[in-house]
Amino acid sequence: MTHKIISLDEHIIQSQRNLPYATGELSSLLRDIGLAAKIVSREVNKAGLVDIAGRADVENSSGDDVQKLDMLANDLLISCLRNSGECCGIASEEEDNFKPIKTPYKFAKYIVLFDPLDGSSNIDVNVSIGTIFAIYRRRSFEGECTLDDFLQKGADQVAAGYVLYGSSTMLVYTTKQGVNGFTLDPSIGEFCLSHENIQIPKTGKIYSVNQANFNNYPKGAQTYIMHCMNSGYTQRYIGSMVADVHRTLIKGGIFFYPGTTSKPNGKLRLLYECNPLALLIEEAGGLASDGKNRILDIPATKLHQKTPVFMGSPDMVHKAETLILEVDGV
Ligand code: AHM
Ligand code: MG
Repeated sequence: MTHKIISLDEHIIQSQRNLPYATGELSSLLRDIGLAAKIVSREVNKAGLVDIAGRADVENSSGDDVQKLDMLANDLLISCLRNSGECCGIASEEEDNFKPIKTPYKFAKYIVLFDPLDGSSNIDVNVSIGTIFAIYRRRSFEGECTLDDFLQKGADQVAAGYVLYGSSTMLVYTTKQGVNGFTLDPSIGEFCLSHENIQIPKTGKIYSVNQANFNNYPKGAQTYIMHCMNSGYTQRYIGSMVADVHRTLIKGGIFFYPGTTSKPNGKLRLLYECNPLALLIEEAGGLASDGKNRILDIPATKLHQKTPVFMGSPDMVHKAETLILEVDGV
């Protein structure tokens, strides 16, 4: 028996038909991100062959400038989005100047935020890494987009997703009509629907945290880690948020990165990392919290804002919140 193969592009177009008044602009933007993901995937897969995974300021053996893989991914995504015609502004975790990039299409409806290649410590060692993206409708009505268009709360995202460059390359996205996952078939160069309507298990047995920071976590997070250890759970931590969250989405469990003594808001970025992944987790039936509040309701005040995060199976996140409230108070 043969199954009908549904490509990412086909799926995006089909989903668009379910949205009243859809004009096709969001679909086109998502397809452009899918294209950029294929190019980044190709570059990630050959990173060990050509020496592009090294330092950004060295030359390779042929004397060409060597571009670091995360910068290459950043440039590729910016160029695909700039040319797409569907977005007026872009913000990237890799751009340090705290200013969004404006595209020539200043009347376009959408803005995109992304982390081009997350899991920087894993890039050079052939361990899974990922791209994370969030799409919002701009809220200014005229002229060029402004910083304010980017500082929306996560609940206002119209679409979000990630690409995981792992043992295979997967793209998982939501337009708030459920979560679907696509695996790249390299032989035909297409993302094919492989994980339809992903639902996160209500509970799980895996907790994912950098336990080496234990002594620097607040008492509430420490208490939750003790609870996980005493419950016979397994600990898994890749150190690539996309890979850790992907496993959590599929198998159930909890991923968390609490604040630490020296970094009370933790390490992970609200706009590029936590909000898009929180939307996917919630759309799949999970929860995402900073320990006390819903991630998607946190007001955004700056582009590179950080937040503690606890996301995953609803029962586990709920338990973490309960213990944090008991131990740390409000
Ligand atoms: P990056 O944006 O520099 O790649 O950092 C984000 C990554 C996440 O993917 C991962 O969850 C976390 O940093 C790991 O941090 P740590 O090594 O402190 O556990
Ligand atoms: Mg990152």
